Amino acid sequence: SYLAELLLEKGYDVHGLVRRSSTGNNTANINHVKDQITFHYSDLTDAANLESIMLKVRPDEVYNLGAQSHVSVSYDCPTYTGDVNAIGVLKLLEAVKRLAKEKQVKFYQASTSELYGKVKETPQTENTPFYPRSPYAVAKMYGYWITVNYRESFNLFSCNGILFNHESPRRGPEFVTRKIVQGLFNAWMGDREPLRLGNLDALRDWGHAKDYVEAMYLLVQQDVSDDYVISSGEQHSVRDFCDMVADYIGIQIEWQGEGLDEVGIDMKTGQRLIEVSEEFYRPAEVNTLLGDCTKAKQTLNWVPKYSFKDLVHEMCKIEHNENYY
Ligand code: F7E
Repeated sequence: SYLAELLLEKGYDVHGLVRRSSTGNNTANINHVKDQITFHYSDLTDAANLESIMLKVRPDEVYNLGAQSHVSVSYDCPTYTGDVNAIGVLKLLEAVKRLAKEKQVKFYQASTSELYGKVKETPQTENTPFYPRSPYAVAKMYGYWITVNYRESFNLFSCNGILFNHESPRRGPEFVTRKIVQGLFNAWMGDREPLRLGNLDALRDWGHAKDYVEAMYLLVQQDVSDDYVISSGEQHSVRDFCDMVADYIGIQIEWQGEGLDEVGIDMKTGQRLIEVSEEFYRPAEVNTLLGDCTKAKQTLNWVPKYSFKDLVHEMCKIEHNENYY
């Protein structure tokens, strides 16, 4: 939705692909710009449909942000995740290649810091070897390399943004940042049920999605296609994120115990705010991610505007307003 907004602001004619749903479409994040976008029923698993839309719309730029994007869910739906996140990219690239015979078309692939998985070095750069740790990341690895391969084999303009975690108030509540914001606001509003989380020690490099769509756009505006790390360059744990949200609300959390027995207690009232549940642990965890985006800053002149604190505070502010009014 942030990318659609950015492109509309720049005067683009924006087209989007929609998967059909029997209960109506999930358009909450784009309702305010929906009338300015042309939608096409589609699915990344449907090659014929992708080619026909490509030849009908004849876009100048194609941004592939479509994916089964939840790492945990990729263990439940590994084949579907592979079909969409790996072979879906190939199908889209085939359609782009077909159109490229007739006109210039640029392709952007949303690659991910999950490719680094069990990290080989810190911080991670464009040259750090990959070690994916989930069906999601393994499928995304295919998407990354097929994008490189079509550039090198067919001279297509096809680039990868290796994006570290990007969050915002629009983030789905099944991802940890939004889950924490929602959970702690619910506690503040009187909910006595503790928020149940998985690995509190996981370290992530969290940036704001609004900054990251600027980087995607800049990648596509280059003369030569290439791959870039997009990150904040700062690392925080899941526990830090909880503390930052609590601080905004005006609660102080005291952490007690370790591992599965760890709990977060409201220092003032003694209420148990957070507890750890094995249910949210991953079969193979990515313990630490930290990006080095020097190349993007130097080559693209990309300048992120949000600090970690700005990001958390914006998420809290919007959550607060929605609860309050
Ligand atoms: O987990 C830990 C969890 O689900 C972050 C996607 O956009 O970014 C995202 O993937 C960390 C992990 O995001 C809970 O174990 C603890 O270590 O918010 P997440 P993610 O897996 O990093 C990358 C760049 C993508 O490409 C993905 O598409 O937080 N964690 N407790 C938890 N995570 C969740 N979801 N829920 C918990 O209760």
